[in-house]
Amino acid sequence: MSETAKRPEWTPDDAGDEFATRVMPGVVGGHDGLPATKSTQGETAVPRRRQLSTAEYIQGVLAGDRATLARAITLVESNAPHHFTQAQELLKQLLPHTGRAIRVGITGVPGAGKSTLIETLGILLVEMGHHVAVLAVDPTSSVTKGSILGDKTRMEKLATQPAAFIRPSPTGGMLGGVARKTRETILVCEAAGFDVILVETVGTGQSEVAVRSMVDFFLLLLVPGAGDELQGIKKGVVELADAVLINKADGDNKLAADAARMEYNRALHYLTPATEGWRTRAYTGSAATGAGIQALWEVIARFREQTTASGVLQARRREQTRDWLHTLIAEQLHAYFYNQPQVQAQLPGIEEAVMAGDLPVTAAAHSLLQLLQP
Ligand SMILES: Nc1nc2c(ncn2[C@@H]2O[C@H](COP(=O)(O)OP(=O)(O)OP(=O)(O)O)[C@@H](O)[C@H]2O)c(=O)[nH]1
Ligand SMILES: [Mg+2]
Repeated sequence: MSETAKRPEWTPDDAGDEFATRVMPGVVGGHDGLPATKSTQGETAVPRRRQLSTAEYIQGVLAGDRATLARAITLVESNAPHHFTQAQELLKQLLPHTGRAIRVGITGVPGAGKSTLIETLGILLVEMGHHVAVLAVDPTSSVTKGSILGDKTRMEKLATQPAAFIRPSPTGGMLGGVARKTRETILVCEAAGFDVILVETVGTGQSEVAVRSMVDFFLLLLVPGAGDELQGIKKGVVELADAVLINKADGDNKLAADAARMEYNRALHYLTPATEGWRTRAYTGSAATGAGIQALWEVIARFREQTTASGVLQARRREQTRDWLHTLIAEQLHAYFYNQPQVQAQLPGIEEAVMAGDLPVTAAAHSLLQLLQP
């Protein structure tokens, strides 16, 4: 970091202190404030500003070059229309190299220990020889607040592992957009050779559903004694889970955690399992001490083995892909409709008419949709 803060280029040369804006230098190495990893020597191999060709992106990603991987993800995440074609071409060419990872979603109320678990589990997996990519779906986060800041410290050790890659949630925008980007980022990470993908999401209700629809295995993290069991968390979320981990089962919490585990196992007995042929169970563990985390991984590995043998895993992925197609079509139709000049011109009047009770709503919607016909 040789440069210091400088003035933006639009500042007049003779300006005094009336222009307060300063451009801060970028951070070398890790992104979003995370520490640089050992393998960032590669960073210098790719000049920062030069645009990469699609072939260069593909070559770099397939070779597992982290700098290129990070840039490829940025390209895929971009909302800029001029990035769209190249990003989609890149994805298309990477597609044959995807699908080999186990995709694990992790949810739980804020503070349940998701990031701590990812750190502990991630280190364990790296030690076992796995390559671990950590992604996040957090529609509310911005660079300055929320879990990203916390994760800097919580995943400190994992972030320095050459075999791990941590990518914070794409910022800004609605859940749909964030989820789309994360799906595509999963594919890019798989093409880069990561064989375990961990996706953390905050327990906001909707984001769990979005993450469930992009992973193979979904883990719900709970803490003991946080109100009457089953009450703090919606039953609907429990029904999405392939395993429930009662975290923080350490110190004085051990007994409460065991009680919670038994209570959840009783409740789970009556719920329809999230995955056909798999029984969702509750376990206890401690992300802080590491107790039970190896056992948790064994559950995930067993899940993968069983669902692969039965074909349930492949069927789920096929369905997820088809559902994703329909979600994108619905989103794009929606945007297309509201962007039509005629729709924009007529909508206020029609809204007024339905609110005044002059026009039936069904007829109003029908006549607006007629505007799409050539
Ligand atoms: N005693 C104990 N504390 C834990 C354990 N796991 C996490 N914690 C602590 O709980 C707090 C929250 O942990 P995080 O890992 O940041 O939780 P999170 O679910 O990622 O939180 P958000 O990202 O804010 O939703 C931290 O202070 C951790 O040190 C555990 O197993 N035992
Ligand atoms: Mg977190």
